[in-house]
Amino acid sequence: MLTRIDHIGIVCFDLDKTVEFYSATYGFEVTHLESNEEEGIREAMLKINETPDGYASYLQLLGSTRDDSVVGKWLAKNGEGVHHIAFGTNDVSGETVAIRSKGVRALYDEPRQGSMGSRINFLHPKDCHGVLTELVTAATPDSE
Ligand code: MC0
Repeated sequence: MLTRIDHIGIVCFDLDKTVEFYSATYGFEVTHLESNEEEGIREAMLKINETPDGYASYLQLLGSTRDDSVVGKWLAKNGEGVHHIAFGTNDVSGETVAIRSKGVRALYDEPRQGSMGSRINFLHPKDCHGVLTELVTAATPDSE
């Protein structure tokens, strides 16, 4: 079962300036910073609210650390803005199998490491009406 919006991924040219915008304009606070070399990203997680399933929803601001990363290529082609939406589940593997059986392509055979120790998979945007969709099992309830 998918139980929350885990995060909305927003790519940006300048991570620090974008964090400053979201903090100064809306008052959201950064609760986690991380670099992911495999993905070629730096990211800041800003917690929006805790969710009834015991976890939380975030904005995920993503900057690129190299031009050939997914985010780097996206920025070059589309500029900054909303990149993906992520749904939270207790069972990313089971959800991936169930959704795949409905004819939606999952990008990875097995879940990979995501932010804050989560396990993740992605669904192809062409199978999801133009929305790159991520499935997330968080490491611990409301982890920061
Ligand atoms: C590509 N397309 C998208 C899209 N990315 N549509 C909506 N939203 C997106 N984000 C569309 C393009 O417009 C294009 O459509 C078609 O898909 C193929 O795109 P492409 O530019 O040729 O790119 P590909 O095929 O090389 O890669 C697309 C793909 C890739 C979805 C497979 O972005 C990918 O592997 N994404 C998963 C990993 C990821 O997003 N990592 C960054 C966040 P047309 O009509 O022009 O053919 S990592 C993260 O967020 C983690 C760490 C976390 O949350 O914990």
